[in-house]
Amino acid sequence: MSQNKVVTIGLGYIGLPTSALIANNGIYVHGVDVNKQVVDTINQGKIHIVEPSLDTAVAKAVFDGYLRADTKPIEADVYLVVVPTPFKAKNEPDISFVQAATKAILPLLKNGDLYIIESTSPVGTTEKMMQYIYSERPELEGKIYLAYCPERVLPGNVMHELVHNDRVIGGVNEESTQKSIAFYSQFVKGELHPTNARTAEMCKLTENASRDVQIAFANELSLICDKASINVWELIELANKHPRVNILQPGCGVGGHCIAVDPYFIVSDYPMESKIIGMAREVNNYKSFWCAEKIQNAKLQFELDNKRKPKVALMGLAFKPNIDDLRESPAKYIAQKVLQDDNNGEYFIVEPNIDSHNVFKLTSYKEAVEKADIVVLLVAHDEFKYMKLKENQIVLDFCGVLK
Ligand code: SAJ
Repeated sequence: MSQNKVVTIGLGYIGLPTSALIANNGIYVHGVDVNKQVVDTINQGKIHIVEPSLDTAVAKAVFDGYLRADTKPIEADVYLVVVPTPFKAKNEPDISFVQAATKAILPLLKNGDLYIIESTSPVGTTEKMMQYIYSERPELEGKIYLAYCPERVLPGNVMHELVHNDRVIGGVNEESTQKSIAFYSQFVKGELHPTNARTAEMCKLTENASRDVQIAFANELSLICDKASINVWELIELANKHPRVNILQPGCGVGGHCIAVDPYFIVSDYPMESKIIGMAREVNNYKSFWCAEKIQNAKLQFELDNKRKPKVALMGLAFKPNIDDLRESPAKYIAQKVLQDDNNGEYFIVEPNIDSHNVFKLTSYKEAVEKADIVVLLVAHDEFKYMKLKENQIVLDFCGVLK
């Protein structure tokens, strides 16, 4: 099956790489974003986000004439909705961007078109959008194809994973599933697994909730081990020698815009049933609070012992190792809390993957480690593994750098 024209709505972390990939497979892509600056940047063959190999993919797609960005959609054969689904107060998912995208393409839809949602969405969203489309355009009922197909790429490896990861594709009916599989098979080399829309929606949420629950288990162990005077890193390494045990690593909490967010999409719709999933979110959030308390206690103890305030190095702000992304970062939350609780203290804030920050004054990791009395390891960046600590320095290693 060959599609003449694709409209992608949303040119962010997933929408732009997906658009470039489709375009570089010889399919014309009209990418839509509400942000005019983003649109202008892309039309110059440039990019507005950090992701390896994305720059060359976008430049090629634009200069070959297969990708063009715009603030408005045009008539096409396939519509891909790749907009964010944030959450509102009380951790309820907000699907208003998906609704707005659907409204924008509503007048353009015609017989035989394919409409696919990729945005992380609560169960039932694809069916809800189908009902909305059919209520506004009843003549299209049964004449268009609708499906849900989540992405599962890891930031930092998006261009590779978009092609090689398996994907789950769920249509609102069998024809929609098959039509979508035919579409993705033009540019995905991973296996394409057919299902229905509700299962595909739940599958995305399940993947991230599963990782959240597993990390919560590791974080809970770290709290127990701290009280029991056991090295949690050694414990996990030993437990993982069992052929059927594979415990993840504790850290200072769970961040990013996926794992720390998606489980709430399940909890908010099924609060009575999702006990472990909800509790995992609580454990992982509590871990960040606990780390901040540990830092405060170490400072107070130092002051009692030395009759002066300590200099504290807070090492890392990103939400995971070796990236520059600070969104929903537990390390950033801890740094903010520690500084708020005692803004008279002397702090060195370190984040080797960014040059400057609008709130924090950054210090190089070498200078921070050289001058600090207390070194707090919040993120396991590679640089930190080679730092030279002094003998009398107090070290709080929340992420296993020194394990
Ligand atoms: N973390 C730990 N301990 C671990 C592993 C991770 O504390 O053993 C923490 C990290 O430090 C970070 C958070 O978890 O704060 C999330 O990091 P991550 O590397 O687990 O995941 P993300 O958010 O970068 O990407 C996830 C991926 N999902 C899964 O692995 C199930 C990715 O495949 C998804 O596409 C992405 O979410 C998404 O967009 O949903």
